Amino acid sequence: MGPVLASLGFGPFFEAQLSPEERAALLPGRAVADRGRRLAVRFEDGERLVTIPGRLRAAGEVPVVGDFVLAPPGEEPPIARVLARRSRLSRGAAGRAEGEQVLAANVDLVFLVHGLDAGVKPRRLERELAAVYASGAEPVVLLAKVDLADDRAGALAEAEGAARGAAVHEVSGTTGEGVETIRALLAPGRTGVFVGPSGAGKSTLVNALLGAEVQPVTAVRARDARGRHGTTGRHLFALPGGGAVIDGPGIRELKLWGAGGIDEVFDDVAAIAAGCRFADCTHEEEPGCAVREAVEEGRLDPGRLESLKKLESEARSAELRRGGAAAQEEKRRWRTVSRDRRRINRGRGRE
Ligand SMILES: Nc1nc2c(ncn2[C@@H]2O[C@H](COP(=O)(O)OP(=O)(O)OP(=O)(O)O)[C@@H](O)[C@H]2O)c(=O)[nH]1
Ligand SMILES: [Mg+2]
Ligand SMILES: [Zn+2]
Repeated sequence: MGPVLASLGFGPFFEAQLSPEERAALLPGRAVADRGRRLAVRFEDGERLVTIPGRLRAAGEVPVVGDFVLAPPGEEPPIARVLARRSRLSRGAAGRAEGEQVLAANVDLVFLVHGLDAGVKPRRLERELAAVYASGAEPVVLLAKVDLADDRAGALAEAEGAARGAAVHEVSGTTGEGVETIRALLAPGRTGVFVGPSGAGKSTLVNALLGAEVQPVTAVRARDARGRHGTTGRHLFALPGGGAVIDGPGIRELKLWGAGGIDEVFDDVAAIAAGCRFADCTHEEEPGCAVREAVEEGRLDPGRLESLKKLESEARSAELRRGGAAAQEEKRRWRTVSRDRRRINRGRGRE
């Protein structure tokens, strides 16, 4: 294992997945940028483009930025295998498409960026936290553009109220405030990904970490009328002192892909709900509801309860779709198995 990949997080978890044959014939590398049908991969000796074979696409094993992959040496080789992920940040596919969209793989930290020119959005934060807790990574809330805040203390209090124990830092890519705090979290071998709406200041933070204007930064005002992003594709950058960050396009809303994570974000509500008369209380009409009582007495923010209900119902329908996706996958797998079996039987018949 070389120093470059080690600093990019290629450790024993991935190393152990390689068979002796793979070790002899293939090179490990980390996907750093999506190039359509190809992928830019950082190998120990440098960055190269690789192709994504149709076989992997058909099997639903499409690599994303942050994945560790194996490929033979040479010019634009096809990826042989995508290694099992340590974590993955997913959302329900955007727009009309259905299914899971993996935003980034093998990340340790997800930086939830809220630009203080727009203010903290507690409901957005709760949704984002649920997605991060489901990912296997750790959330860190960044209140960016602090130099533009009207009420810093108020914003911090509001964010901490919704963050439920997740770290909250005030930062600015422009003034440099808090950048060293972020850097300290990204020791060699660790990877962070920036998530947040367009214009929140993600790329400006990435540039501050890199100490160079690597990512183009667009003034929010100057963006075209459709309110499009500054950053388009996702990209993983190696930091000068080790560690890595992934920058990507702004995300308007992180649609949940499953219920995992919600309980951790709303542990305060769960603690209150333990006092409801009925164990399966929905906190709507039931008598003896401790949660409604807490709202009436001002101990629980009604917005927070609304948010919990909304996310739960969204997660339920995602789980249903996911069930559908799993069933489809099962069907597809069986078709392949029976085709292989037919082939084997035909082979036998000829003997
Ligand atoms: N005053 C101030 N402006 C900032 C700060 N960070 C970013 N900006 C400005 O905000 C605008 C958007 O910043 P970007 O870094 O491009 O935002 P982004 O989150 O990467 O946006 P997308 O790529 O569209 O998702 C730019 O004009 C930046 O110069 C900050 O800390 N303070
Ligand atoms: Mg950007
Ligand atoms: Zn209740």
